[in-house]
Amino acid sequence: MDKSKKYIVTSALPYANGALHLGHLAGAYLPADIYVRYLRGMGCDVAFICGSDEHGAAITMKAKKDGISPQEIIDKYHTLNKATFEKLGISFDFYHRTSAELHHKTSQEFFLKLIEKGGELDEKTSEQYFDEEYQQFLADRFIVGECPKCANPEAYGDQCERCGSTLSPTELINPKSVLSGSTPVLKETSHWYFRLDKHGEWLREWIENGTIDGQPHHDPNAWKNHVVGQCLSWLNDGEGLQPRSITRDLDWGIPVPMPGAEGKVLYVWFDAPIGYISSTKQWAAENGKNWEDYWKGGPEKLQLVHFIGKDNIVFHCIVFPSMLKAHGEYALPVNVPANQFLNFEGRKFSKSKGWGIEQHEYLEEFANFPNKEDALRWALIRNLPENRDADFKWDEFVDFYDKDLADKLGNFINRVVTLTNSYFEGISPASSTASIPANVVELVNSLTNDIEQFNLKSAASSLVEIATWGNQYLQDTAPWAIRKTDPDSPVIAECINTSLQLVNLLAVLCEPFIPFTSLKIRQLLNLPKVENEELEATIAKLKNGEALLPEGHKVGQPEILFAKINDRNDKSRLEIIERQKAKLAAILAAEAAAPQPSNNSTIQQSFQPLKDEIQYDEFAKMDIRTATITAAERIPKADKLLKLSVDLGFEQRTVVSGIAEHFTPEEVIGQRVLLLANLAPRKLRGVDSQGMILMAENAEGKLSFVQADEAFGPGLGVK
Ligand code: B3M
Ligand code: ZN
Repeated sequence: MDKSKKYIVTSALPYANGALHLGHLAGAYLPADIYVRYLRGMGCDVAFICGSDEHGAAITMKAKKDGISPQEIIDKYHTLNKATFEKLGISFDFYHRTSAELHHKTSQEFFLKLIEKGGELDEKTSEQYFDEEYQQFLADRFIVGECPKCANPEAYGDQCERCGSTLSPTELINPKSVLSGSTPVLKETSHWYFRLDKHGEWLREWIENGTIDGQPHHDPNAWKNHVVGQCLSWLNDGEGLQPRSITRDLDWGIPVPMPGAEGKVLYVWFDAPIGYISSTKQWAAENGKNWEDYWKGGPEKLQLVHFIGKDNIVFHCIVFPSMLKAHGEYALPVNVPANQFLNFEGRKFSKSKGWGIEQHEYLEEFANFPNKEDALRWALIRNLPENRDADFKWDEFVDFYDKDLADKLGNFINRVVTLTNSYFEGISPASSTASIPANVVELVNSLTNDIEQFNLKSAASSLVEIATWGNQYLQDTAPWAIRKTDPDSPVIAECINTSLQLVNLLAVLCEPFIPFTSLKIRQLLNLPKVENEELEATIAKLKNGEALLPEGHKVGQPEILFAKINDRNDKSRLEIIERQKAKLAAILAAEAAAPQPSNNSTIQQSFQPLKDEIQYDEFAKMDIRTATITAAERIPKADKLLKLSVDLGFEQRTVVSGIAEHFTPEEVIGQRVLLLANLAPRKLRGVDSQGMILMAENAEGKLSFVQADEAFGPGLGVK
């Protein structure tokens, strides 16, 4: 973080053809908001830019499906998405839309600049599918047919959603027009191609070394591994980067500003990222700023950061940077901290199956849930898909709320404000010895370092640790006990003064993560909301050992910040959660009752997110062996457990295994298995269990043994 620079932070422009779900929020919007709020707190000059992506065939298709015009679609979802972001505290400086005239003009100028440069855009004629009934060329998405790779009969002209292959329309077997249902014909048309193939060399240097022509641009190690990995796999692709067509025959979009190009528009992925620039222009015009300060200049002057989901990496790390470089006047991103995907209760979000919850639905269904905005923000922050896919679970939502927000943060603040009121009439007592201890300062340091490195999950843990420390400090000092024996002890004033400072510190530190709570804490302290630059000032005070709340300051009355969800006397909050879980249970029940499709490959398997990365030596510690079950019996009064005798070739083991609900003893005798043989023995129901049998588990919780080939006898190592 460098205050002398301008920051331009963008979040992916969502398509205005639908509402956004929690996965979108966790991927590109909430992390950006935390980062931007942090920068503002540190006194940086930052523009946080977003808007609706309102072009592209997906919008016209949705309009056709709903029987309304594209304009009606984009108006509806632009309004909904913008309002929902606002309600959730996503603090964009500007939320523009790509249908705006200023954006059309900016995109056309960009295109013309590339023409003028020469060598960046080529016009080429090719044959493309044409619907004779509709007298219209067909965008890739408007052609369906059989996938040549997996025989899915409903593959699109650009992609098969079943096997994930990237396709071109002419590869489809038996193609049909989505518009008329008829077989399209090939017809000549001309388009402009961006010469991405000319950009491979500098891109490689830029991504691998963080330099451009040998000059430092950014720290390549600050980029996430999975982002760099995806970029390099594109650059290393044997075919190299190819020219990409950037115009389409379509009647919805930005007209190509060339003579003879009637009926052609710019491809949506050409104009959408330019939306970051036009949105900045509009913001600047309305706020007395100079937009060029935020876009023109090198990394020594300005820092461009794109927050996106991993499906947009290639556009933001390869294609758009190449467009910017070709244009010549604009800055390139210094980081693209893309996130992986968030799943929902073990599956992908699916609108058609009703699996998941959209942001605006959440706000409606949690209307009576106190702190609903921060409750959601917090549950997502604690489980962000920063480096691997993550899974949202309602039970974890409850845990994060009850354990972190209610038990730790809220409890500490409530105790401090209550004690201040009962011991000192709400006034922070004078104390020459009160101070924030070094270990808390250390935690603040890790928190800020983590945010700067986009480790937001870890930053949030530091926040919780500070509250945990506060509770422990109160508990250990126990001013209520001291008061009984020595009511005038200076330790009481020291403890309350220090604790009040901590509460104020927490209010400031919370702001990027849970801004609604930050405001409430400040109200309890009788202070106005946290201002820009206040984080910076607070950290400076911490370093100088200055008080974070002056002696003699009068705080407000105590108030419960977070009433626990799991509360025996008040089930109202839990009921809201239970309703969500019941909806999912109903979907699962309906699925179980419905006949399964016969074609195996259409069954959607759901996957657990990957566990945290480990080092090879951690894996190598495990001694996994081939083995055979030679005897099995039930364990009395334990429905789930079987007691197994396992032959390891060189010795017999007894293993207690939780498989009794899946297999009878008879079924498993003779079964070849893999055994984790050096797991510390454990007593289960009075039986010493010496190892663990490895099993695979499917989405329904069914178990399957994992085994080596029959020719492989017992006792062999597995590596
Ligand atoms: N609208 C795609 C998406 O929402 C696209 C992002 C544009 S960012 C310039 O995934
Ligand atoms: Zn396929």
